[in-house]
Amino acid sequence: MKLYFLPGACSIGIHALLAEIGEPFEIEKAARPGTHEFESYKRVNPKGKVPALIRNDGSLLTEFPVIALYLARINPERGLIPTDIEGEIRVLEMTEYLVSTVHMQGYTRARRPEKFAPSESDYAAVKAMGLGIFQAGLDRAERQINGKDWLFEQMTIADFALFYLEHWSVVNGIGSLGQNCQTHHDRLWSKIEIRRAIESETMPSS
Ligand SMILES: N[C@@H](CCC(=O)N[C@@H](CS)C(=O)NCC(=O)O)C(=O)O
Repeated sequence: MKLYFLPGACSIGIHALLAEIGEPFEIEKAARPGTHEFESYKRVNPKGKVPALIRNDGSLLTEFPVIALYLARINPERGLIPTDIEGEIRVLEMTEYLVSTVHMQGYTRARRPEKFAPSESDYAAVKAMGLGIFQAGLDRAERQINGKDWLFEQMTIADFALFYLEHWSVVNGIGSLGQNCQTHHDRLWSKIEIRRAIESETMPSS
């Protein structure tokens, strides 16, 4: 199994999940658009995005929520996705919201307004709109944790989607974490396997 990542990108959520699961995996740095290497990365993942997972049978899997669900399903002993239908759909509902809305509609607007508006004069308004969506997501997660250790009764894949958003907030100073989210972030960040995995992304060998 091999994870394609970009340092510090949303792929850190899948990287952390793989580290938590603890089965052997490889990582390889993907390439950004506009670089010479991007064309060869697109031969691996035609979408040109991360995370991308090459499974043991050589097939490609993309899209954060789907990769996370796959990893949870092939490691059922870790209990990262509930086995009852109500539990499962609620975890998927949260994971989907965090990735599709809070990240893609919120954080991306706040960081990359040019993707949403052709005119520079609109960037400030787009950023503000993105920040509002991002912060609303963090606030929703804050209320849902409500003194628990995790978003749900036990650790699930949704916690790894929240983790990368919290990490972006901490590292890039975008939005602000309430006490529940800060503690949730630190609970995952304090796991040595997870911290090592994320830190390895910026080491020269990766
Ligand atoms: N829908 C995809 C989105 C992934 C995505 O947008 N990844 C970003 C990194 S956070 C990326 O690959 N950006 C590279 C680029 O667009 O240049 C998913 O859920 O995995």
